[in-house]
Formats: sequence, C-alpha cells, structure tokens
Amino acid sequence: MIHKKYVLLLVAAILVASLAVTGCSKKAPILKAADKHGLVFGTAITAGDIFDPEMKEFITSHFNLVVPENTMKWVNIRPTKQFWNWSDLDKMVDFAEENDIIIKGHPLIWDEQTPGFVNSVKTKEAALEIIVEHITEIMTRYKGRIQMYDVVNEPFAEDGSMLDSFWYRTCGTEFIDVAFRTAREIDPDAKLIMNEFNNEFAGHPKSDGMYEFVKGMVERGVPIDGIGIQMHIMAESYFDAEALQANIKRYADLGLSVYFSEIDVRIKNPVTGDNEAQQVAAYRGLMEAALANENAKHFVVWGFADSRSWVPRAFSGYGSAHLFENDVEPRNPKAAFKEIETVLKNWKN
Ligand code: 9MR
Repeated sequence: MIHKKYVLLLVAAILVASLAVTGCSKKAPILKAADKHGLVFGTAITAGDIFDPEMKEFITSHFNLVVPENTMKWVNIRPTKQFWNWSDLDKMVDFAEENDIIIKGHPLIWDEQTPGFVNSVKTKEAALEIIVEHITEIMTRYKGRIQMYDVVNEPFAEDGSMLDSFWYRTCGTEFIDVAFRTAREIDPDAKLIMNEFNNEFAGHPKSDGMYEFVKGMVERGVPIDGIGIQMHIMAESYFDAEALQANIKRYADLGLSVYFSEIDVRIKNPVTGDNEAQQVAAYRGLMEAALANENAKHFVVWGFADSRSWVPRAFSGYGSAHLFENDVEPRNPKAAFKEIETVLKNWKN
C-alpha cells in the first residue's frame, strides 16, 4: 500500500514539475486555442506593465507576443543623437525571453515622434547614414532576441502615394530600401515588416498604392517578409471581408505574410446594442481572416483595455475599442473577447 502511495506521489510531482516547465498551467483558454491553431495572439504593452507581477501574469497567460507601444519610438529610445535610453526596452526583451513569448520591435523608421536632431538633418546622405546607424545599433543589441520588426512605419498617404514625410522629402523612396537592406544584413533571421493603417481592403487607394510599392520591392530584391495591417477601425464602418480576403491573397501570391498588427475597433459614444454588435462582427471577421489564411496568422491588439486606451485621446467622442473593460482586476472581458475566443475554440482547420 505504502509503495503505491509513493508511486502516486511521484507521478503527481512529475506532472506538476512538467506543467511548471511548459507553463501550460498558466495559459488562459484563449491562448491555448490560439496555440492549437498556430496563431500569434499579441498585445501592445507599456514599460510599466513588466514591473507589475499581476500584470505580467495576465499578459503571459493571455498573449504569446508583445510589442512596446511607445518605448522604441525615437523620442524615447534615442532622444539625442548620442544618448540611447535602453533600460526599459532591455527589460521588455528580458521579459519576453524569460516567458518564451515573441517580441516585435516597433518602429525602426517612422516620421512621428522623432527628436530634434533628426529633423535638423539636411542632406540625403546624412539622413541615410542616420537610418543605417539607428537600425544597426538596435538590431545588433537585440540580435536573435527580437524576432520581428516594423522596419518602416506608415510611409503612405491616403491616396496611395508616398506620404510627404521628413524621410521621403529628404531621401525619396531610397530610405525604405536602405532601411530594409540594413535590417536584413544585421539580423538575417528577423522578420521585416512594412506597417500601415487604412490599408486593409483591396480596392482602396492606399491599400492598392502600398501593394504596388511592396510588389516593386519584391521585384527589385529588397528584403521584406510581410506587411502590417494595423486595423484601427470604426465599428460603424462596413467591414468588407471579401476585400480584406482579396488583399491577403495578393500578398500571399507575392510570398509575403500579412500581420494584423494594431487591432482596435472603436465605437462612437454611447455604446448601444447595435454598435456593439457591429464591433463584435468586426473582431470576428478579423479573427476568421487570420485563421483562414496561412500567411495571416497574427492577431495583435493595440492594448487590451478600454480603461487605458489611446483611442479617446485621439478620436474625440469615440471609445470602448478593446477586448476588456479594465486593465486591472476585475478586467471584465467584453462581448468581442468572448466572440473571438469562441471562434478560436470552434475553428476547424
Ligand atoms: O498608442 C500610441 C500612443 O500612446 C502614442 O501617443 C502615439 C504617438 O506615438 O502612438 C500610438 O501608437 C501608434 C503606433 O505607434 C503606430 N500606429 C498608430 C498607433 C496609434 O496612433
């Protein structure tokens, strides 16, 4: 009898130990379902999140990718030419590594949130030099530890032409080629992405302009692995699943991935049964598109809680864009969260 009891205890101990090693015991049902389908389910986080044990637990049990919402922006990571403010980003990369989750670098080159020393650069040569220096510095430091980057963020105008940005005015489109070539050279294993908003539906001028440009990159041998479709959208706007599918498919034909990279679906106040149902439908449509396409298995939300959202600051009169009500307990998962969890659980490959 005693012998049998010891055997049982041993088996239980092995089980507990192996759960601790694999981390399985911690995973929320939505993450388990995402893992089952090979879906990357991620969120933007702030540096403060990883100083809070309860928040860390929530993030690692619900998501398998994190992206720094603001920490890697030039004004934060490199406020002056010589000063690099690494400490928060170092901790975020450690956090991702310790918990075996992907971390995406965002953004390497963007026209916003750039410090004064960048904007005072006058020549193309000097601007390209700064790009090479910036990318080299960051990607060398985190080589093999940051798995993917938004190499160039938001370079297009709404009509599909190039945005009249500092980089474009100073360098023409060469800044894009130089950025991607440098990134590939520094870390050949990192996924390199061009990230944009309002680029989801084929047939829209910005989506089509971006597609033609990216196709040109592929044709002239500029290294790129995929495009980010941010998806900061309005619940009330028509969610055109067919046009989204056509867009994803044409990138698959180019051999590229599509990453839903900054999802939030804002609602015009007040929230009603109708606009909430539209929001739920948009989240569902996106999750279905991600699951249905081998080249689009990334579903990354731009923050998870209404209580600390960027949306009301940026779009007056709008809000309630995220999957949870609160960023601390009780977080109160919303209808959209329950819907995408159900889609994930019931999805048949
Ligand atoms: O959510 C971010 C907000 O906190 C910042 O104030 C803002 C400016 O840096 O950027 C927001 O994130 C943006 C992202 O970096 C790029 N795509 C659009 C996002 C929303 O504006």
